[in-house]
Amino acid sequence: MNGAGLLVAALENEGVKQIFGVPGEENLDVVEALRRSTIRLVVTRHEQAAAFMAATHGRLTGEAGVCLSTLGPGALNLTTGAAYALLGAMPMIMITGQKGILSRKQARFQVVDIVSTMTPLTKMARQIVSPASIPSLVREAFRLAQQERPGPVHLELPEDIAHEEWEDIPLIPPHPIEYPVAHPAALDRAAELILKAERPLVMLGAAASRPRLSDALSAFVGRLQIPFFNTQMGKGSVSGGAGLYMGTAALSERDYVHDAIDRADLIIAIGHDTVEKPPFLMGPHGPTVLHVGYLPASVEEVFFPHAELVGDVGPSLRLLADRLEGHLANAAALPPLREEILAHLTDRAEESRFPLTPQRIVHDVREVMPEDGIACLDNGMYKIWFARNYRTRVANTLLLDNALATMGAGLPSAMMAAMLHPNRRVLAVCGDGGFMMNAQELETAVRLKLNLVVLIFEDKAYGMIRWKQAVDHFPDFGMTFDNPDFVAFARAHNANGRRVESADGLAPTLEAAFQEGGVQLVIVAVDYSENARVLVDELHQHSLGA
Ligand SMILES: Cc1ncc(C[n+]2csc(CCOP(=O)(O)OP(=O)(O)O)c2C)c(N)n1
Ligand SMILES: [Mg+2]
Repeated sequence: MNGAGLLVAALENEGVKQIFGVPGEENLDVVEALRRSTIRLVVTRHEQAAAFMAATHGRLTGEAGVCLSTLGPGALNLTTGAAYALLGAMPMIMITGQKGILSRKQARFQVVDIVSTMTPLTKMARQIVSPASIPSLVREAFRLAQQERPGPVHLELPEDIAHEEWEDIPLIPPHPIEYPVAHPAALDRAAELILKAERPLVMLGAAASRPRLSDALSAFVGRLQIPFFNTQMGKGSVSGGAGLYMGTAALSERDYVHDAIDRADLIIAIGHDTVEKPPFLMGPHGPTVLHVGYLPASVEEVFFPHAELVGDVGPSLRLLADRLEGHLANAAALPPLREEILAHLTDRAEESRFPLTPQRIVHDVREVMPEDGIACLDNGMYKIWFARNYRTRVANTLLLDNALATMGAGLPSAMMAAMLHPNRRVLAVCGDGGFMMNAQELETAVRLKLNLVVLIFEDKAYGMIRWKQAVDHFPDFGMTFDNPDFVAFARAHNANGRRVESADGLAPTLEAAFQEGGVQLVIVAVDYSENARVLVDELHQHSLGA
């Protein structure tokens, strides 16, 4: 077997079912080994999309997704995806080609030091220098990528090593790992803090959305009945806690949810990852913060917990709940604020203005999406509206990126969700700017016969930056553009496209698109004057009054 064969056998050994990417000539031995394997090669139209898809596979399953590229230019196209997985804590393996390392028949043509490029963007970046090291390196790559805190790993396979024949080497079987549970002393201390608190509040952060955690987290919230709010990436990590949900901290301060946060005397921050835009700002005064996480909290200017419960989060929370259940006198202190906070979020949700308000769009999307439907957001102004206003009741049903917050990931992440969950409704939500950053993948989605609706917010602008420009009192400059005819664009890709023509037209158009199946674009014009009216003026008034 050659090096490429060994690599592919090692990937099969890890349970890999598909690899996303764009091969180059340096990968041809790997491509040939894939052809003979059980692994499906899914060719994308840009490596960045392949990396976003692989990362989303890791995010949704806990098992590393795999992407492949050639050397130099192809490998460089993976870098944004690497950063997306690194900041977002998504397990991913990137395999890139390279010219031969034993002799250099093409001098330095296309040669870039990709291992060095990837080093700050990954948990590990290695060049494979001999087929002999492949089984152990691949096992180590998956171990590292999948273990807390998860992230990307890069392996570079030079073409001569890929081609080199080697004796069969035994593969290393993966085994399950249970993490250590929090120390009893830490559990006692945490329990004491919570019992003492007069107004406790749970915060669910990004790591709360790890796929393996949702049952334990829902049980914890259900047993203790402490109200909770979440960060953007912690959204939807609890099922069935609807009556205790106090809101989503999409902004760092002054939002309605901060009425509860500012009154809390203890915040039990479960799985908070400071890659996220801060959900609240810690200062010299303010609540005690208890960090519950797989790993200790990093210390930041705006986040420096006073106590920690570190260990496997699910079992640790069960032990914590054992110490607290039935003894919590003050769990119900903050929920009376809930109705008022949530009422603000339904404001204007049914208004019939056209172009539509963001609130109305979020409302209508929710109507059309079943509880287990998955909405995958790109990055733009609408993300704040979805984070604040879209209610989730099933774990990992609103995928947004509040870590790298890159444009262009909405469509590829939705494609991955649609591949993993062919029987659920999947919606990509994109701005007209972000959609065009990976619009070429419409062809991939159609070729893969995915059922997927892409909702495009059309304002003919980089709306979010235009909004910030206005908020900071700069003149309106440099943020607008024209769009292609998106309906024709969809049809040119053998997808379908529909434009929403009236305020009442969005929900039925989305419904029709889902009913028809296949890849569907739905284009809706948005009225972003609400950005300043609500997110600046109204919240400013609110903070003065509060
Ligand atoms: C790759 C990348 N480039 C630039 C930015 C900065 N940025 C954040 S939001 C935004 C505008 C997004 O425009 P659009 O997708 O049309 O969404 P809108 O805000 O208009 O709804 C920009 C340029 C980014 N986050 N990612
Ligand atoms: Mg836009």
